[in-house]
Amino acid sequence: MKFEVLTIFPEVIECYLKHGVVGRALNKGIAEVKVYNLRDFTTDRHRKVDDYPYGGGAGMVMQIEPFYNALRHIKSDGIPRKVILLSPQGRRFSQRIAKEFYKEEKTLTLICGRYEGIDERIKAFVDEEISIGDYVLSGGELAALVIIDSVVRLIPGALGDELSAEEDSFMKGFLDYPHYTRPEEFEGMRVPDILLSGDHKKIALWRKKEALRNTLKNRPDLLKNLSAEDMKILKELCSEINKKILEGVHEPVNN
Ligand code: 4FV
Repeated sequence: MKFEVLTIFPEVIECYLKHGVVGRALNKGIAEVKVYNLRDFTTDRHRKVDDYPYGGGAGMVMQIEPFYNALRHIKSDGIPRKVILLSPQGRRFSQRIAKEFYKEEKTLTLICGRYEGIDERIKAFVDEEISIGDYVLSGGELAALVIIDSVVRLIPGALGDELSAEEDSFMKGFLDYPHYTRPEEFEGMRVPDILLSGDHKKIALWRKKEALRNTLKNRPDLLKNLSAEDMKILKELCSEINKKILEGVHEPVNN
């Protein structure tokens, strides 16, 4: 899987690519990230990439030419790619879209804005606009890294054992179950006995139940098209919670 990043801060991207899962995947050669410094595609001796906004107003706007020159250079190899502009106006990114990008196996060319944004005419050269969330960042670099990280995790061999990508939150459509490791007891808080039982069938059932409990509590909106087995577990969970509520030992689920 190949990624290309257009940015005026290449070091911000390169720094992150040296570490963790993404760093290992790049070393293994199962993913590749090419970072382009936009200033290398300017034509003036000050390597200017921004200018005052037409119509006035605060801040600066990024000029179209450096992006146009960079994309023309990059696209000259004729490889099929998807050009993505990171911006708050884009389609809201999610695990489903990460899977979509992975399955498409197209090179992802990620355009990172800075300042107030990029001249609107950039959209004539963009296939898709993506937002990582309803907040305003100082640049698109963090959003580009979010996409690279979440897509690289889906590449077979990127994560230690195969299973874990499938195990990730949202991969199954709901939140993750609680994780514990040594020590067995900390500040009076004990690891649930079931996890020390060695009974993997019971442990799997407990994990599914706790994942549904977390989802019911924090993201009930995700509890749709559940399997019959999951629905059965969720029903048991709800009756348990209601029973506790009626006994006054459980605060109502605030949904
Ligand atoms: C953003 C987001 C984001 C807007 C102006 C960069 C900033 C500045 N990108 N999801 N939210 N971008 O806030 O993707 O140029």
